[in-house]
Formats: sequence, C-alpha cells, structure tokens
Amino acid sequence: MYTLYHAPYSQHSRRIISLLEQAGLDYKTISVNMENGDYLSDWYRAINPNHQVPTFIDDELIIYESNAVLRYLCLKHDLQAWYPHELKTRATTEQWLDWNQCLLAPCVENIVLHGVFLGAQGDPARVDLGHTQWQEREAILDSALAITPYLCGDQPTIADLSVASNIFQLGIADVEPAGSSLQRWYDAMASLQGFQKSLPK
Ligand SMILES: N[C@@H](CCC(=O)N[C@@H](CS)C(=O)NCC(=O)O)C(=O)O
Repeated sequence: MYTLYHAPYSQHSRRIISLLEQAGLDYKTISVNMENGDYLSDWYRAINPNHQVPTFIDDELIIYESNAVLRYLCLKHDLQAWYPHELKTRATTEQWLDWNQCLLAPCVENIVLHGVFLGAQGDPARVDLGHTQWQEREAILDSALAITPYLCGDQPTIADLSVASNIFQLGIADVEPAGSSLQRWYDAMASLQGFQKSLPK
C-alpha cells in the first residue's frame, strides 16, 4: 500500500489522490498540519527536505514533486489512458504538466496563498500580480480547450488532473473560470469521482 503525506488544502496533494482514486489503487494518507508548522518539523524534513506536501512513499522509494508522482504511478501501473504513449499526445501531456508547474502554480500561489491563506501577512502586490497572470493564463487554457475537449485530446490525462487541482484552488479565492471552454472542461473534471474524493471535507 502506498503512503501519501498530504494536506487537504494542498492542490499538489489532491491531484495525486485524484489519480489514486481514478485508478483504484490502494493507499493511506497521513495529514501534515500546515497551520501548526508540522511541515517544518525535523521529523517531516527528514522525509521531505523541501518541507512541502505532498510526499509519496512506495516501500523504500520516497518521491516529492506531485507531477513526478503522477508520472510514476502511470508508468508503474501502465495507466496509458492517463499518460498516453503516443508520442505527440505524450509531448502535449508533458507540456501541460510543466506549464501547470511553471506558469499556473505561481499565479495560484500569488492569488490564494497571499490573498487568503496568509491573511494579514499576505502581500497585496503578489495578489495583484496573480490576477494579472491569471487573465493571460486563463485565456491560454480556454483557447486550448476550445480545440479539444481535454487538454491533450478526447480523454482526460494526468495533465488535466494536475491543472484541475489548481482551478479548484483558485475557487478558494472566489476566482472561477470565465471562459466557456474552460468552464465546460472544469465541469467535466469536477464530475470525476477521483477529483471529488480529493476535495477537502
Ligand atoms: N512543486 C511541488 C510544490 C509543493 C508545494 O508547494 N506544496 C505546498 C502546499 S500546496 C507546501 O507544502 N508549502 C510549504 C512550503 O513550501 O514550505 C509539488 O508539485 O509537489
């Protein structure tokens, strides 16, 4: 059985739960308390020196970086629908996985971490920057999803799970998708049982 150190309000953790659930894989979760600083404790840093959730454990193997975990699970369990083998579809999947980490994640951090979770400690300039970034990045997602039903074609992949976890996170700051294609896609993602199981209770 896999072990996932996670936090319910961590979008990076939830994308892994989505895949574990969709694939019907056996796992247990250990909640890391972000409010009381458990993630900075010596015991947790010994597991993950980046002091971040998620951390995924498969026997002696410890993996951090959520998208690396998604790729690992797909390869280990031959989840080809979630991580297509066909070269061009694979390249598109990799593109959106990386886009999510490099471009959408900082925007979400600016809006949600600084605008909501950090409360009075949040930096309003970061929130403004996040909204400017979101305007551009939302349009990029909406345009892509006007061409294909999901980011990489006709079926959802781990790139969709990864991006969808960030779109849910934006909702915590009352930022909802406005583009019609993005909305249609997000409704489809939100109807997946794995996505629903990943949401904070
Ligand atoms: N690139 C990492 C990011 C993980 C991440 O930023 N986790 C946040 C919670 S969503 C965290 O643990 N932050 C605490 C910290 O950075 O010290 C991944 O994809 O797993």
